[in-house]
Amino acid sequence: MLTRIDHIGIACHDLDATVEFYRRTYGFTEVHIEVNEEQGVREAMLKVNDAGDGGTTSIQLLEPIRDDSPIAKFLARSGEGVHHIAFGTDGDVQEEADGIAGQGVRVLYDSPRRGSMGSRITFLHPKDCHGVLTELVQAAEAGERVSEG
Ligand code: MC0
Repeated sequence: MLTRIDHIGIACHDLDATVEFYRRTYGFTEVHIEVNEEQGVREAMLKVNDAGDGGTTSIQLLEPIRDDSPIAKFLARSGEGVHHIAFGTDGDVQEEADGIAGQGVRVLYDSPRRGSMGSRITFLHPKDCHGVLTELVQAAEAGERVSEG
């Protein structure tokens, strides 16, 4: 089951300046920053709240580190703004994806890839989701979670 909004992904040009905006304006204090080479991004997760399923809900800020990053392409076309939403599951993300694929929605990865803080992630094609790029997330087990950056 999908049990939480895991995060909302926002594309930005300057990660540090955008993190500072979110800290100053909204008072978020728990910030984790990491680079995901495979996805071509430097990202910040700003925790908004704990979710009832043991996971968390965050704002994710995404800055491209390469011109061929999906985020670079998005910024060039649309400018800064909401890039995707991510639903979290307390179960197996591949099982969630298989169930959704069975309804005719394109799943972008054959098997889950590495997401923020050691999570397992996959994406659903925005054209099959009413224009919304949608991510599915299985958080890392507590002991495997990457520590705060
Ligand atoms: C593209 N489209 C979008 C969109 N990106 N629609 C809504 N939201 C978005 N973010 C639309 C375009 O406007 C276009 O529509 C059509 O989809 C094809 O776009 P394209 O860019 O020409 O095509 P692709 O295939 O090059 O790229 C789109 C696709 C790609 C979604 C498949 O961006 C992708 O594989 N994304 C998944 C990975 C990702 O986004 N990684 C970055 C976040 P028209 O009408 O013009 O045809 S990494 C992350 O988030 C990780 C680290 C984490 O959470 O832990």
